[in-house]
Amino acid sequence: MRFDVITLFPELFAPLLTSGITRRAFESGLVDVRLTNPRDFAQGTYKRVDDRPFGGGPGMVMMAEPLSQCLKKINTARNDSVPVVLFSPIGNPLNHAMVTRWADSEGAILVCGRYEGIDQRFIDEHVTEQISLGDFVLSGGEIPAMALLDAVARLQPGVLNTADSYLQDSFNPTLDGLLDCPHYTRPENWEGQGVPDLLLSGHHAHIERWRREQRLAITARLRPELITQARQAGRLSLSDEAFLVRTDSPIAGL
Ligand code: 9D3
Repeated sequence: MRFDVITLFPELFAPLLTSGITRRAFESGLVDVRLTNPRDFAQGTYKRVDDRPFGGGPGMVMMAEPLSQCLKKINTARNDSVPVVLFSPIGNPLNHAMVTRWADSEGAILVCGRYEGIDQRFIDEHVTEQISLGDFVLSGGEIPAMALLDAVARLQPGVLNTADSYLQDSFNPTLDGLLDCPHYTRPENWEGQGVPDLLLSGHHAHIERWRREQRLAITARLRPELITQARQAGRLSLSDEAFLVRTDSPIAGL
């Protein structure tokens, strides 16, 4: 798949594309990321890409023309037609269902806004979908675009070292949509804190049951609506339900 990113700050993407477990997905071209800077398509001595808002008010607005020149260049380079996604505070909050759809797609053109926003006429003419990272204010769409690319890359076959560990992710609706259980590693005693005995017992079935119960208890306490959703989707077993009615269950680490 190929993602074309339109951004005034292409250098921000270098660490994403060259670090960590997802690096191979990007470097092999399995997730082919191409960066295009609207500045390269701006006119005049000052290569302006932003201007003051009609009607007045604070801040600057990204001009439509350099962005549409980027699209024109990208669309002649790609021989397919893909959605144009704008990262914007008014977009739909990114979630796992959206990530799995993009992970299965031919890619997209990702537009990263800066300043107060983008000329609405560009959005009306070209943008097919708007995505937000959540209800807090960032300086631009680059970090949300990188969040989507990272989430998509780690779902590609062969990217995670444990072949199917993504199947265990919380929010994976094909599994059970429960939060994760606590994790421990060496040393066995760290600053006077031990590790739950069961994890050292070697009883695999007991360990799996303990982890399931931790997940149920943590989810019930922190995200009770996810328990309701799991129940309505038939993802809770009779023994899960029996565990949930026991109110005295301890939760490791909480
Ligand atoms: C009250 C006016 N502000 C809206 C919250 C103006 C504004 C501030 C910051 C408009 C854009 C931005 C830059 N942010 C993004 O481009 C952005 C974003 C975000 O700020 N939060 C969560 N997700 C996203 S996706 C793109």
